[in-house]
Amino acid sequence: VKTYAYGFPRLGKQREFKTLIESYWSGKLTEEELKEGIKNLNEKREKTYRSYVDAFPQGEMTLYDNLFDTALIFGIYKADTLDEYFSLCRGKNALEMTKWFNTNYHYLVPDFEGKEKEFSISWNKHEEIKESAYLIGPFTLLKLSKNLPEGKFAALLKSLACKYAEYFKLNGFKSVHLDEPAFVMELSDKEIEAIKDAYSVFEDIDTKINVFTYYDSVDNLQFVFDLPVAGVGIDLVHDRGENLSQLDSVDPKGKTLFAGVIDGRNVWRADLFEKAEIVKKLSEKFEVVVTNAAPLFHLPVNLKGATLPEELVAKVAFAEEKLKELKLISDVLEGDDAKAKEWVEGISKAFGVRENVRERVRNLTDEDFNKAVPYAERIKLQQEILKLPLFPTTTIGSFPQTQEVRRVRLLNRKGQLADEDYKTFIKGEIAKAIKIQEELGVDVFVHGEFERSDMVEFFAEKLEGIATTGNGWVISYGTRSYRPPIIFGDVERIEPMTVEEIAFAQSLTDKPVKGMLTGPVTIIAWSYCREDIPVSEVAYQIGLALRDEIADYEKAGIKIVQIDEAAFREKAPIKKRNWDEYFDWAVKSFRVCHAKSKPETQIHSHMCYSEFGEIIEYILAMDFDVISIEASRSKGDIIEAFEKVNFDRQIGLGVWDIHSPYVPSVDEMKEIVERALKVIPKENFWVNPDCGLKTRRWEECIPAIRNIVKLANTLREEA
Ligand code: THG
Ligand code: ZN
Repeated sequence: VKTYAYGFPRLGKQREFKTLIESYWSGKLTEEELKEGIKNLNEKREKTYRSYVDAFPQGEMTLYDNLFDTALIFGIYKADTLDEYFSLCRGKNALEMTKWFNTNYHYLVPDFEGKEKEFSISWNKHEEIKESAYLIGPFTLLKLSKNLPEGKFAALLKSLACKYAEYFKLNGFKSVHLDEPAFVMELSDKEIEAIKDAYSVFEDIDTKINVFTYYDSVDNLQFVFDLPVAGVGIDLVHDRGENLSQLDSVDPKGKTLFAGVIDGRNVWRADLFEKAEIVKKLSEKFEVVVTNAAPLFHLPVNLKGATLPEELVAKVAFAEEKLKELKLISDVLEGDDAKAKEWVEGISKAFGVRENVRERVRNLTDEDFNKAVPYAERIKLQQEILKLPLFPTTTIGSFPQTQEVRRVRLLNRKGQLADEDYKTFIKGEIAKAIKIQEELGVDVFVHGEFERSDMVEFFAEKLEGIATTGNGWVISYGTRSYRPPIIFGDVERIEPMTVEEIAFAQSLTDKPVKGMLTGPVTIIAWSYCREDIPVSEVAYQIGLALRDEIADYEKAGIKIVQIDEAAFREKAPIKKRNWDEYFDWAVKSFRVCHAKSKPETQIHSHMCYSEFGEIIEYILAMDFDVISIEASRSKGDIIEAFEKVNFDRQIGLGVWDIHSPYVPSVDEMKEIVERALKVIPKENFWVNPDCGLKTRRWEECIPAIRNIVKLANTLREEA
């Protein structure tokens, strides 16, 4: 069989992509030099493809985001210069950014508000490509856009598809790779009709179209095979078996099946013999090409130089190794299985087993998930101790990660600064942060998280059963990247992880300092998770580790604990019919963390968004005492969400959009509060920024927090 791959990471092993683009932004590279650098980087990528697979798409490279590029090609946005391009990606004129399906990648959201309704070919991105051009498909582009004119979806889709056809002809592509991951969403009959009608414009063009779906199964898979395309790519890994079972009855209509059998989202080596068997079976009915089941950019480039335990190395594959797996499957099918045997040797060997942890999870009972004292009584106990004013003020957790903080951490990591000296430095930063909060008059303090690199990686380093990679970078958005840890074994906390810093901060002030933890769902979502035991069990293991940490906080006199669940919504399955199953363990894993904490310990959570409407019941079920959310960009959506339910908890509204350096005035922030006060009683109201402040500068933080405190004082006077 033939092999095909797509979505190989653009970041580069040494994050060359980041260096190039950020150097251009800071004026250290000219436009020519940037383009030359990106071209070289892309050639390296394509060379990697070539060493393993028969074919791959061209033109996958983007300087920021491929959905945005597609919107530019078809005239939804116009950028005549490179600087105009980047000004739409970041800074003042930037498009909104949001999560790409249920991943930690973010795309720029095309906004049709006030746009011309006519599409046009405004940019020929693929001028130099003749063979197989990569594009995001018209349906996914429109489905992920916002503010489309009411009732015009089908008509817009068809006119957009016409422009795609024109674009194909203009460039004379032999074939195109169209990514249509939105086909895996729960589509209405009307949407499917619209897709069929739009794709009909591809009926009599010479370009062969291969359409790729991924991240889940396609309901009614036959409809994709009915489209006038040459090939259909499907995900046979994250499809709950739903794609495979449909293939029995699908009429191939002469189309090539791009069988996605190699996981593009998780790092585990595949059982190549099992995969080869699937492919063999499918080949009886379809013309099969073996491919990855999702784009490979969710994985680091390759395993070279990763700091993983030896046993783990024998179990994992990053992007380049996934290409190798595709090659090995094709070898197996051609009768050459020696290398494949060697490759899969380590995959099922048990490792990282901790019987005591298993035992603890097995013994969980109702009491471990349900707090003994109801919220209404807890809040009274807490208030007796905390004595907080009306409209308490706080910040979310992190303070600026300055150049200095990063530099000193790196020195310590490289062994050039002794642990003792590093600790002293961190304590100095904490002391400064406490002093600043004292001077500003904040009510509930944070220690600033100067000791933490990433909110997930930090805990991964402290916990047994989770490995960190050292150099396994993956893009989150633009040039921002993170290193997902690997949860490979049973997760256990051996000793306190954060208590020393929090207790030190508390020792410097009479104001309460929040203990700061990252919740189980977010740790799992931003890591690669083991698949040999149910994810719920992993979540409870982490929950128990965090429970122990909270117990240690209580012993150290900490009165408030915040458990962040930034990825709580993002991790939800794409299809809503699978939500109950997910939220069941997601909610319970949060409750495991705090069910056994004292009723007088106030439990906070934080989430980085405000679209609560569809998940508010699940959020309430987490049974925290206070939640802080983003509100400054949400134009009243929040009110709608809260009107629907009886939200009896305290809520901290984000009044400062920390994604922008702009410092809002007291009046601007007051408007946000006043809107929300229509539905939320003032007794339940906290005032805080939208999110953590690690990407901001102190020069912005100090005036903004000063305004937040002023706002709270004004609100108290008026109350
Ligand atoms: N950590 C992780 N995922 C995340 C966030 C996070 N996803 C959502 C949200 N926050 C936005 N994503 C990021 C990811 C990375 C960075 C900022 C926001 C970032 N990275 C540094 C960079 O690329 O320069 C690298 C880190 C470093 O060198 O210390 O700033 O917070 N996992
Ligand atoms: Zn946040």
